[in-house]
Amino acid sequence: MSKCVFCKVVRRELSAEIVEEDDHAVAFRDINPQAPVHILVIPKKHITALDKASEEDVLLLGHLLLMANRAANSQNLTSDYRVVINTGGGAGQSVFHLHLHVLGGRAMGWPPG
Ligand code: DGP
Repeated sequence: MSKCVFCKVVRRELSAEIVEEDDHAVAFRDINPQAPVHILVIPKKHITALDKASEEDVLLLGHLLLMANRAANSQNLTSDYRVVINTGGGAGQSVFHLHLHVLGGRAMGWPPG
């Protein structure tokens, strides 16, 4: 996906502050943080959104959750963090490459806005 900004992060065509990476996923700091810790976890495979993932992605989806936990741990958050996946423009998704927001370092309200 030549124009996708997160694919560009994967290909190192766009700089990002990467905190975790392996063969399948990358975690990097959000450019517009909404909390003291705000990391995005993305698959290297271009999937536009969670509602476009399929059974073939089941291992990858689990992998992303475990990387989210490792990324939180790397920021000294062993608990008290939130993982959010905005799915669709109506839910606040603005970049159409599946990503998990990992937010922490402040009190979290519920329900989210
Ligand atoms: P969402 O609204 O759920 O699609 O979240 C997209 C997030 O991506 C948003 O919090 C800002 C972040 N973002 C957008 N472009 C870039 C970028 O080029 N670099 C980084 N690090 N984050 C980005």
